[in-house]
Amino acid sequence: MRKALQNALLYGICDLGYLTRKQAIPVSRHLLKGGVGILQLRAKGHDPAELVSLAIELKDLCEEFGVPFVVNDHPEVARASAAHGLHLGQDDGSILSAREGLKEGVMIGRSTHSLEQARIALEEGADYIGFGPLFPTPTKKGRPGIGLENISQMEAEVGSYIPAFCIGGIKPENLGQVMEAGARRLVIVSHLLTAGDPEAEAKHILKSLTQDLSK
Ligand code: TZP
Ligand code: MG
Repeated sequence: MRKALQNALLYGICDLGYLTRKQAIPVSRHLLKGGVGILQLRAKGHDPAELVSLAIELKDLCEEFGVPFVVNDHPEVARASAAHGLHLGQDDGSILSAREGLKEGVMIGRSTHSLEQARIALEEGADYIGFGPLFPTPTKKGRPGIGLENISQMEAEVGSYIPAFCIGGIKPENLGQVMEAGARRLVIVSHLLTAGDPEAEAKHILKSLTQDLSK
C-alpha cells in the first residue's frame, strides 16, 4: 500500500460527524469509485471500541480498490482492523512511540499546521502529512486558516520527500487558488460528504487536479 499512497492525489475521509454509521460504507464506496486514493475513518467523540466493526468493513472495502485505509486518532482501532495506516494530530504523541505499538509497515500520517510542523513531521519519519487548515472550516471548528502562502515552500521542502496533502475548507470555488499556490494533493471532507453525488464530485475534483499538474 506504500506505492498506492505515493499515487494518491485526493484523500477522502469517512467522517462520522457528517455520515451516519449506515451511510458510512455506501458513501465511502462512492468516494473510492470517484477515485480517492486513500481513505480515513474519522470519528471524533465516538467510543473507539464501537468503531472496530466499521473499521474492518472499511479496510476490506479499501482493499477492493487497492487503496490504503487509515484510522484517525486510535491506534487500538488501527491494530484491531489491521488498517494500513494511523493518522496522528499534533497532540497525539510522537511518531516513534506510535510506531512501536504498530505492526511493521503500518504507515503513519501527521496533521501539520505550519511550515515548521511540516518540517518536523518529515524529520520524525511521518509517511505523509496533512497541511492546513488552509481556510477556516466547520469540520475543524475554532481553528484559523493558515492561508496559502507557505504551500509552495512546504511542497519543496517536505512534499518532495513524502506525500503532502493540503486540507481545510477546500471546495471547487477555491480549488484554482489552492492549485496556483502550489498544492499537488488534497484532502476534502465536507464538500465531498455533503455533495449529492460524491462519486461524480470526486471525479470532477481529480480531473481539475490532474489537469493542473500536467500544465
Ligand atoms: N484537519 C485540518 S482541517 C480539517 C482537518 C481534519 C478538516 C477538513 O475538512 P473540510 O470539510 O474539507 O474543510
Ligand atoms: Mg488526533
